[in-house]
Amino acid sequence: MIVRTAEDVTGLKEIGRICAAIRDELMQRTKPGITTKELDTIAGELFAKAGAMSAPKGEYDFPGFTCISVNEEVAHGIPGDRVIQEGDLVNIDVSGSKNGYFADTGISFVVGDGDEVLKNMCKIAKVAFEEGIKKAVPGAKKSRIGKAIYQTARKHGFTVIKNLTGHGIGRSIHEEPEHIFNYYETDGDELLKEGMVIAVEPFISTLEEEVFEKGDGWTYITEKSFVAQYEHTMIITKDGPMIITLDGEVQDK
Ligand code: M1C
Ligand code: CO
Ligand code: CO
Repeated sequence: MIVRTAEDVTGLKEIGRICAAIRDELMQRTKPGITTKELDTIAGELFAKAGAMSAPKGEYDFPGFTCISVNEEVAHGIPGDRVIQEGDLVNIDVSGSKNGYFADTGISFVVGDGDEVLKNMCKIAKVAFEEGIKKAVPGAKKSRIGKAIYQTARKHGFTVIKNLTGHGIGRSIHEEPEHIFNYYETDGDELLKEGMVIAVEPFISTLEEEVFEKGDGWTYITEKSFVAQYEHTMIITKDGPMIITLDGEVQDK
């Protein structure tokens, strides 16, 4: 969507804050011994308490309130009886809607003591995101975001998943502009506009550059790589992107 009114900004910020709070709560509760289903149940309760709706469930009939992906799972992991272990690489992706506005945010992290390469990869996903969104200014080509993300990944010895992308968002979970790539891709390139709402989500990989669907209709996996995602929803402004899915404290500053 393109933000046009103060109500648009307020509506987006409200659902942004809700999704951010659920993401942070789930991340904190991710400890060895808990199942992904238990984490997802907490998310369901928090969505209800906030008067908001899970986007995966509401828009796609996904079997969960959130997507929780562990180790070989990269994205759209279905919450279930998988028990979190020390050292697991976990991705929590929270997206939802309230009053017709949508937000989407995700983070990958290593549980407790774990592999240094994986921990570093999670950090680089955030750095790549930050480098990417520096290019998200009105009038810039959409492809500049992916170019910066890819360059950052390569500089640190990683690559990206090329068949998973960011997207426009706002009045639905996935809308125009389609495909904000995580590498330099000029196919379908377009200019970013003031007020445009986008979700940028780099997927940084140790090796492979493509995911495939596991066979359950949802989960994307790799064969022999680990992948870290980092995602926020933002409004493009003349002064740079305004991220609406940071935690409450940071956002209020
Ligand atoms: C690129 C894998 C996909 N929040 C999810 C997303 C998509 N990630 O937009 O970040 C969508 C969840 C809907 C099932
Ligand atoms: Co997204
Ligand atoms: Co997401």
